[in-house]
Amino acid sequence: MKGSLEAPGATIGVIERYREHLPVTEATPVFTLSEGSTPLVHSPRLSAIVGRGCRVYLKYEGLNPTGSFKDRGMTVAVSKAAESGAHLVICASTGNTSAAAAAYAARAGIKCAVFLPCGKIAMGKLAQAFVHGAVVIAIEGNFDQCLKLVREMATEPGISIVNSVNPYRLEGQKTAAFEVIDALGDAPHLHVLPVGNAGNTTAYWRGYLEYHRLNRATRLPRMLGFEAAGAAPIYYDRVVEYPETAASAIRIGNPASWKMATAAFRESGGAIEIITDEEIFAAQSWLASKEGLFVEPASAAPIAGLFKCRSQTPCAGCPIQKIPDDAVIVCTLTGHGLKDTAAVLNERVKPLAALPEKAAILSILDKAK
Ligand code: AN7
Repeated sequence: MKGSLEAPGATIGVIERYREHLPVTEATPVFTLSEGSTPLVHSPRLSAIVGRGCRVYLKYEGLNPTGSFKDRGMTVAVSKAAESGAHLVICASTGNTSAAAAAYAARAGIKCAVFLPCGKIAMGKLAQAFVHGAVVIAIEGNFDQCLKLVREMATEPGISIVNSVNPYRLEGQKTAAFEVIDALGDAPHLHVLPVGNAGNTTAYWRGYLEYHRLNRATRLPRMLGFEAAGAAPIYYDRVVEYPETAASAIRIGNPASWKMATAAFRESGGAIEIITDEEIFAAQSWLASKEGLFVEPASAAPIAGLFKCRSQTPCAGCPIQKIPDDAVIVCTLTGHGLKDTAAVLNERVKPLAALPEKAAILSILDKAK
């Protein structure tokens, strides 16, 4: 079966947009949902908070078809799986990878099975896996155990792993760095993002390096990553056996791309830092209420990170201290807030009950902050 891009007028996805930079050939069937080409939103308030004339932009990856950056890698991974004749794609996931795998597998007409840590997936993501027709398997264990299992399964013929241990995933995801450079005309001075499996860090760095080599950018950004404090193997340089964070997307104790991401932080003159759940939720709420962007908790980590780095005495080697005045900073907002509404709807958040009477409403509005 052919992919959908043959139709004139359809918005092109990342494979067609960046075909020459990707491991696809004429023989690769392209399965796309018109992913990528996400907005780079300027944030005046974050720019003011960082100060020194810096401009902060937000790469709003929540606007991809399944609501996260995972679609960029998944279009390539599933297209290549189809090319190789796979009859089943599988992945372990904290939620977003499984949503993307399920959607692209549906598109390609390939069976999909997802392995999820039992009870630790945001409901929106679980709904996506089901609605796209994946076989959903809840494992009594955390993400790292799910990934180990998936790796064992891949020795079976006809099965393709679409986790980021599949090199095609990172190839697709590097297109986000291309888009940033294409939009800004150059690379930013600093790129900030959340870190779970560290695949996205690795992919952005690769994308920046490739475009730099092709003279599409005059500089390379410093890469600054944030892990959740309770799930911070790279920061502490040791496997975390029982990772804990309410930012379920990055509840990972043994990242698949650990070594490559460490190299990216080091080579770029960047750093890996940690952020508490409290700081993550404060940043999520701030971004939604001050800038109008609703992201899932994990995606607020870079924003929390910018706040933290501005408010505390700078730690030794903080990349934010090293960027010039008037620098350009890009933060990746990895996933949409609608994925995980439970994260924001608690007992303190409820509508004000009112009778359908104008006077009653005016009085309520008067009292509301
Ligand atoms: C919203 O879906 O690992 O450091 O299985 O969903 O590239 O892993 C998700 C990761 C950040 C971390 N933000 O990115 C999965 C999964 C969101 C995410 C990350 C994830 P990586």
